[in-house]
Amino acid sequence: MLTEINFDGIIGPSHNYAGLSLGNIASASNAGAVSEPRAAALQGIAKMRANIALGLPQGFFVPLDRPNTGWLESLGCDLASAEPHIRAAAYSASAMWAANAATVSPAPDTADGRCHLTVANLVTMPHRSHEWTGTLAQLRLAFADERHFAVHGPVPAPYGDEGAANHMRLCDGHGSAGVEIFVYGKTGGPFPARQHVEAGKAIARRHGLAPDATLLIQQSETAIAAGAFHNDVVAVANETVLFTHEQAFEDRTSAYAAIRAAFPQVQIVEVPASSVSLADAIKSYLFNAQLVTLPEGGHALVLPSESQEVTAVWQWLEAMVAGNGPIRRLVAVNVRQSMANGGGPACLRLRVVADPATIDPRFIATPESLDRIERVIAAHWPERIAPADLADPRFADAVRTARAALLDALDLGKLA
Ligand code: SUG
Repeated sequence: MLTEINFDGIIGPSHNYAGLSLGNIASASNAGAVSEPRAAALQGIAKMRANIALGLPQGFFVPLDRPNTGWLESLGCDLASAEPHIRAAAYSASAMWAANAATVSPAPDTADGRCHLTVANLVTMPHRSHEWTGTLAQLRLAFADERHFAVHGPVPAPYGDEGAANHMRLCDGHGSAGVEIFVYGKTGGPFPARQHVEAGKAIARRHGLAPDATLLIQQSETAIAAGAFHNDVVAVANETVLFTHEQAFEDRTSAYAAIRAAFPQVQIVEVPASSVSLADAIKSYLFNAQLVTLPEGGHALVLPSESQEVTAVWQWLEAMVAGNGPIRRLVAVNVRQSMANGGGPACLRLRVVADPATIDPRFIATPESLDRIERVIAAHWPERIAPADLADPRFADAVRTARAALLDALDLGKLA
């Protein structure tokens, strides 16, 4: 049976704060801070367990091989000679944000009836531009069954593609055909617009989407300039519900009209700027939530605990769930280590609609496999990383050993 499975990126042993993402306010404000990779990864596991406790199927992806010495070599340097910002880019654990791994079109939406995945090229940010090779290898392993899946390479540069973070799907149920929305940016004022309109068009063609069930909508320049470097920082959709900030789209009236024309059943839950400013939305990350359908029915928002700390936001959310709307429950999770780099609960997961039996079982989370992962993290993940640690050659060995222990525990040595 087709069901939605959230695949979370396990937070890698080199998780650090290097301030690499222009336009991502949290990344810039925590540049140079000391990170806690062990705590970070354990927070991620606890979030997966919380979702399993809600009755939701869960999968995971493993961290990529870091530092990426092949990438450094292609730049004509090595770990010792690289400038600090290049060294940090080679070490980045940014593949944890699985919402940027790929764009996924479930089987009911596609011409050949298979689930299509296009790995994101992430060309805008240097530290993310070298993720796709490792991610593609993993997608090809997890979704190897070609009767059910088609895994595509990246859209070519210069058309920036950041994957599911800029993609929303509306449908009556995950197993029925849906409307896919590709949100692109043109400009972000002082900040880059990372998603190019041509990337969305190319993915829709490759995935064989029906033109009348495909929308291209421009993200608002004001939102990007305020720090919404991905659409999922200001909007999220699940089944018939679109939960969005009033200023998410450049032309809100035509965006809603196009969505309603393509999918008349849509329930748009809009948060007005007069109640929650863009600045508060970005600080609290209330939209970077997993909007999920609970097995007992109704929608829940799995959101970062930071949302509770911004009074205007929490008040609005409490009033929303007390009302008669489709979102009835709030579940706060602690992913503070990831949040400090601009990654909330929704960033950490990639949604795939599929029959779990068609996926490589090594990527499916169970309480037992999470126990195993937790033990490896507790034994091998560094407790702290300060910026200077990245210059120590012994540190590279510690990071590689930690990942190798995880691959070994999960029987995924093939990805080494
Ligand atoms: O691309 N942060 C990531 C956060 C990605 C969040 N994903 C979604 N919104 N779906 C980014 O900006 C920070 C890395 C650093 O500064 O070291 C970083 O890459």
